[in-house]
Amino acid sequence: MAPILLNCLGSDHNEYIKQPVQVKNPYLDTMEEDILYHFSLSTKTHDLPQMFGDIKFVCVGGSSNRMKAFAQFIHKELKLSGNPEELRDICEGTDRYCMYKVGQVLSISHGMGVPSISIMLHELIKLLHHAQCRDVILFRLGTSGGIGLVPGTVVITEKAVDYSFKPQFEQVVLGKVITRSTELDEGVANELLQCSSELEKFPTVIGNTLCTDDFYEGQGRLDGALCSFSHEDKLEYLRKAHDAGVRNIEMESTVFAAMCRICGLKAAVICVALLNRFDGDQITSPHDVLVEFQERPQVLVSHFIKKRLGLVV
Ligand code: R2B
Ligand code: URA
Repeated sequence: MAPILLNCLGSDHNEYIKQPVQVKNPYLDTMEEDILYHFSLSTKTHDLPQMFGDIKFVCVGGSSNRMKAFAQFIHKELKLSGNPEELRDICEGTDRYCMYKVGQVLSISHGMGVPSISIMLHELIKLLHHAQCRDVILFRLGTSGGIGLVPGTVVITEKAVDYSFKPQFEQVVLGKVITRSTELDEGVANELLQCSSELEKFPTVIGNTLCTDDFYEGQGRLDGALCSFSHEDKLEYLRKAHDAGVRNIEMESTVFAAMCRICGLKAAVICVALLNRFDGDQITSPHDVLVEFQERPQVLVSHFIKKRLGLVV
């Protein structure tokens, strides 16, 4: 038997799959203290293993209100003790992100766009590493624009792709471009699709997700303050995206997928499509419809978590 396999096997079968969170930075070991500035947490002033060591599921999403609502929702779903209305924001010392811990679930906001989620992910991955968490799955629960989908359809991302529909994320480091792969966990995606068919509550598909650096021109919208292309150009780009398997557009999936992958974290992206971009650019659905749409990824991930915890069969 190969030595690597022997190293993985323990007396407990679960030992076999226990995956630590890996940071890929040798300098971290040399630091006496690590200040997670945007979370208002530090390795010196907080006992991170005691506070977070049991975390198994991390759910992230753009809006702080939505991630608070998710924390309260999952609290009820998991039938935990205490009042969900009284959950404390662990990051209350900063207004950059919010963070709620509900049993083994962490719910965090990440703001809009790659730079905002990227800062959050650096500190989250270090947090999980310092806390010695194992076997953690990360989910991004979000909104998106659908391509050829009925509004309200939930898209589970197969591959997060860039503007040229390639599954990669380009990061400028010291003036040079580093390209990182954006593959997500196929098993988790399929398990989520299975959860959706069990729930029978809303349409769900697996497809590629286009990640852009802008909501307006960057997503081919004709309704921004600037527009440098025609209606026909827009439709041609959306058609090309559709031909490349893209089913929705949002603004964080590539860096999310790339960073999780490098650090040995299983990850999935689940976004509801608020509109069909072939039909228009403005989000015209009434507020109550949009609120219900945004609950769909939460309902799906909650079912997944409950199944994993053995709370539903
Ligand atoms: C989806 O929705 C936001 C823009 O409205 C952005 O954060 C995203 O990815
Ligand atoms: N979020 C996006 O990034 N694009 C949309 O069209 C809708 C939500």
